[in-house]
Amino acid sequence: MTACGYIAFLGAPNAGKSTLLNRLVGQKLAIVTPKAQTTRSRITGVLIHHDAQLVLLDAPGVFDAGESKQFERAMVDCAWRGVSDADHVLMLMDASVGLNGENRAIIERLQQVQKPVSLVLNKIDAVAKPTLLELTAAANALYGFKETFMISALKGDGVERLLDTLADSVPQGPWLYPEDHLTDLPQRLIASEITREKCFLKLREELPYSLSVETESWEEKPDGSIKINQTIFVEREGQKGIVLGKGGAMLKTIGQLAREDISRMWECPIHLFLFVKIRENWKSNPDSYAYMGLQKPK
Ligand SMILES: Nc1nc2c(ncn2[C@@H]2O[C@H](COP(=O)(O)OP(=O)(O)OP(=O)(O)O)[C@@H](O)[C@H]2O)c(=O)[nH]1
Ligand SMILES: [Mg+2]
Repeated sequence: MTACGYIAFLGAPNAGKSTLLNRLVGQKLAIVTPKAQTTRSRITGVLIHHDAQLVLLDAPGVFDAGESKQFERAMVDCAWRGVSDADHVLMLMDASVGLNGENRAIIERLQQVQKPVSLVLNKIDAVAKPTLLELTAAANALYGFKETFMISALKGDGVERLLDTLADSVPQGPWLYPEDHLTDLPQRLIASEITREKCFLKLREELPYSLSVETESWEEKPDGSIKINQTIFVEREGQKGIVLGKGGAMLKTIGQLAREDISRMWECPIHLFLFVKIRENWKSNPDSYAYMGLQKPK
């Protein structure tokens, strides 16, 4: 008898949702950086555990996006849409952060959710055991979590037990995808996300938060290599200079790192060409983020 179901990840930015997705599917699908608001749209990962096919829905972090910020509100809406679509919700909490305002606000809104929600305390490698027990008690006093898990998505502790429980929690029924199916994401989006990750990692404090990357063309060559053109969009001239770096050195490094990762994923040589362009106020135009699968906020 097979089972199949959707598991949504919900949590504040930086809780480790994407790290957990990658850990569970056993491959890097979602980009991970130390910056908050790294994930901007739904990232689907499919895996099989025992007889169950689990469709994992990684999402942007939930934070107070404010009324005026359309794009940020679209990101937060995307996270709650995952909750509506799921059979079982995992609320990920960075255990080293604990019950701060952001996490309390998520729990508050969860009170209206009529489906199983489990608490996943992540980053236990960075927290003392007594703190974890206190946090478990305090969080469960605020909300009736189905179960509480303590894991390190980074190191893998506790992940096997989590998988066993998830596999048991989804309804019986046929698998939705073929056995080797990994994700619904278009390859163009995966490739542009990889480049965005390198921008986030290399630009660090100088990073323009509004930076985005799009794959403009994808050409498979007769010799088995792939030629990819991507554009890095920033909002202002000064940001263009930051991405380019001195004599174009920064862009070159970003391109090299992205090419290595893309090449490893597709297991073939990649010719990656990066361009930097200015696109003002793209965040206030829903058409410019529709390609990520994000919808205009209500
Ligand atoms: N020490 C430790 N760090 C972790 C763990 N899991 C994730 N991290 C780190 O936490 C940071 C954020 O991880 P992400 O997986 O990008 O977090 P996220 O919840 O997807 O963040 P957003 O996409 O911004 O919402 C990264 O630097 C990770 O390496 C963990 O178990 N232990
Ligand atoms: Mg993420």
